[in-house]
Amino acid sequence: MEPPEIPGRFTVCLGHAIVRPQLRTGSGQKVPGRGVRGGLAGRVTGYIGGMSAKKKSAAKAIRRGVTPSGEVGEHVGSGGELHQVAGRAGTILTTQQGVPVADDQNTLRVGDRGPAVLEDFHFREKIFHFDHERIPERVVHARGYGAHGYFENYASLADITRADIFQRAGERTAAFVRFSTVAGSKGSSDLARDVRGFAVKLYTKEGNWDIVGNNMPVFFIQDAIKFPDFVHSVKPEPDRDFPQAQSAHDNFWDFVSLVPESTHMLMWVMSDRAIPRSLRFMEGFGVHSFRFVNAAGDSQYVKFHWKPAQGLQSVMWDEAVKINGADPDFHRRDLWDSIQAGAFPSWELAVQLFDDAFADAFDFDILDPTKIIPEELVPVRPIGRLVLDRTVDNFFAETEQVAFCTQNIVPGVDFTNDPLLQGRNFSYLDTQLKRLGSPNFTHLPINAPKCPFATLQQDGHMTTVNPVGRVNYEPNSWPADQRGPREDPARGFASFAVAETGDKRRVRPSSFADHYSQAAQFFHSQLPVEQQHIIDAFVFELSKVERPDIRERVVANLRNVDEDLAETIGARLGLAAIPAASPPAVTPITDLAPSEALSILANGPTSFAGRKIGVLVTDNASAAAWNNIRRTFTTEHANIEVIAPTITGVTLDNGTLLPANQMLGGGPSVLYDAVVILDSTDGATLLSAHPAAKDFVTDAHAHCKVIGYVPAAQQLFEATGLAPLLDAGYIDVTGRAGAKAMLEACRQGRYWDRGEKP
Ligand code: HDE
Repeated sequence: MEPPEIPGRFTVCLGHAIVRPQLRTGSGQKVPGRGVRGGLAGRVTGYIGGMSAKKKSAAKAIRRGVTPSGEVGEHVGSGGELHQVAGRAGTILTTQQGVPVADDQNTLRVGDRGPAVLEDFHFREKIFHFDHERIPERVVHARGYGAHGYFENYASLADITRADIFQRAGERTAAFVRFSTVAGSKGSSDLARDVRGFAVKLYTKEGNWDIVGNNMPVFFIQDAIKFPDFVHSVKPEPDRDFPQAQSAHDNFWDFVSLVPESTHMLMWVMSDRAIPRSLRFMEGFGVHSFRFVNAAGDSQYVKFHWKPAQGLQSVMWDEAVKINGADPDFHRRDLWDSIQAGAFPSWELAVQLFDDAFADAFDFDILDPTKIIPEELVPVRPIGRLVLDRTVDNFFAETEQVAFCTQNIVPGVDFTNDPLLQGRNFSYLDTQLKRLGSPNFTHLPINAPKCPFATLQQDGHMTTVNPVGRVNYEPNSWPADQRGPREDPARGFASFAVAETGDKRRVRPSSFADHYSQAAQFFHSQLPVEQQHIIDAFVFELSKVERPDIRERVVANLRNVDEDLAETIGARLGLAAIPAASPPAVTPITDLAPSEALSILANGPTSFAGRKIGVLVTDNASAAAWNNIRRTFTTEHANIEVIAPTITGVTLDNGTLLPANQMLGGGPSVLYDAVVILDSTDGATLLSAHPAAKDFVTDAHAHCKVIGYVPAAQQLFEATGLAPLLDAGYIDVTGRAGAKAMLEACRQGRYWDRGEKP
């Protein structure tokens, strides 16, 4: 395509002429001493004179918008502004109507310094569209990050469900996943202590199926009617609009202390599950009991689990706080980077299947979303895997506009009467209308099914389909090729026939009344270090609560979970006396068997693949040691980042340049799973006087990380007071054996034996 003519008069300055516009007032008076920053474009004419013939011809070509080679050209306008021009091969900027744009740097004005004119359709369209770029953020789960992938079915489940996606072994179904935090706004930090949303859209051949789950298998409340109250309590307080993305404030703890059904979920949220190391290292849960229904109409209950192939891993609270400062996008960056690098995260979809007989015999109500079914009681059966292998092309079009709805289910899957699920089925469709502005949000590519579909719904804001023909209703008597779609009793969705009886009234079932037993089971299933973190989290959060009576009420509730837990928290809060236990609605069961599946550390990664090691280097560091570390950790499929005094990098002792990924101070050790101090003797002097280097190593020590080092690092250890504290988590990586030993230690995760205080 020919480049558009560039109309109008403009001048060219090939980079060496400084044109200082003479500014004038509106009435044409010269403005003494004001430069370009005065904001008025000057009356300036060109500067081409004085150039060589060659430069002049180049300038002419560029004036046409084309470099001599026909590529994108550039010129500077009379106000000194840069114009980049499409040229013969480049894409031409147009308006939304497709009209080529000649000048995107200047509005249309009467006279160079005159008023703007209303007929400037390009300016008006551009600003109009910009003014409307934002749509309402999600009222909860506003901050999220999505990726594409596929679900691969392991074997036919035809005997259990007629869901098409599960009929054929090895079949792949396109998927989109959006992970999120719940409480924070769209711009909040990734490492907030919070539940993570784990919403999966499966584009099956019989319609879209959304499993809109979380990374925790229970929830705060039992009835959807309490959701607005719960969310109001955790969001910033309405008069002051803070704190952002935090539950550590009076309103949240006031609400949950008065709603003891939240206790089980509180244990999860105070655990390290609420501060995952990465979205790749967390489980997902459908939370509610659902139904599978097979072709014969037989049904079983099902609970959905997503088990990460990467294993489970979390950070420590002090790390989370520091990561939020160092890299508020830590989780989204990690997902983006790993998919871009071809290290595709995957999860197994696993199901717990059970029938009415189990449901009747179980200690708790399977409709109660504050309860789990321990994996020891009903085994978790893997039925397929989800692989995320493609980042989005555009965050807004896909991640922001994706609309999950719990009511999006497919034949072969059905709801239960879980009162939270029933309420959610109303809420999600409703919220999409507010957020996306039209009932036609289903037309958006990210939301549209990938299977054939045909409805008789029509019109509305932003209709993007253009239906032909005159039939928009049924039944009708038009000929077969015009009559449109019809229902299909055999293939269509049919609800599982459940007989329902009872009086219509507002009542909470008494089978939901046990609020403490499973909270205790969760606490007792944790390893000591995990229990310690739960205690620390309660103490931290409650220390931010201003009203003593709220703190005391929480401790009173916790006495029903575990006396030692309540006493320790009470003592660390400085309570004069431990309050009496709050009266439970029913006597808690105290002998529920601990479940190993509930511990993060018992289910950690078995390799260091996909995790990150940070190597702090200085000039003259050992090239041999560096190469050992690089080789060893690359073979493990770990990510290696180099942190150096300057971002350019360092020159190693063999003269090679090692480029840096981070400048010292820009890459604190909280961003890494393990670190290495690889300095030279000169470098040791520099590091031991450098505050960021000292923080790097003292934080790594405090966070129980494996620390590789070379002998020169001793100086830094001495400068930080760590020298007498070196333990088995410190590994000399001077030789190849050292690098291997370090990898072995890294595979075990953190060096917990160190204890958490330096
Ligand atoms: Fe949600 N929830 N929720 N929720 N939820 C929303 O829908 C709601 C609940 C979950 O990445 C909203 O599109 C009610 C449990 C995820 O786009 C809204 C109740 C679980 C996401 C809504 C719950 C979830 C949402 C806000 C109590 C785990 C993010 C924006 C009855 C099983 C989806 C939106 C995404 C989002 C309502 C409780 C998971 C307002 C009324 C329990 C992962 O419709």
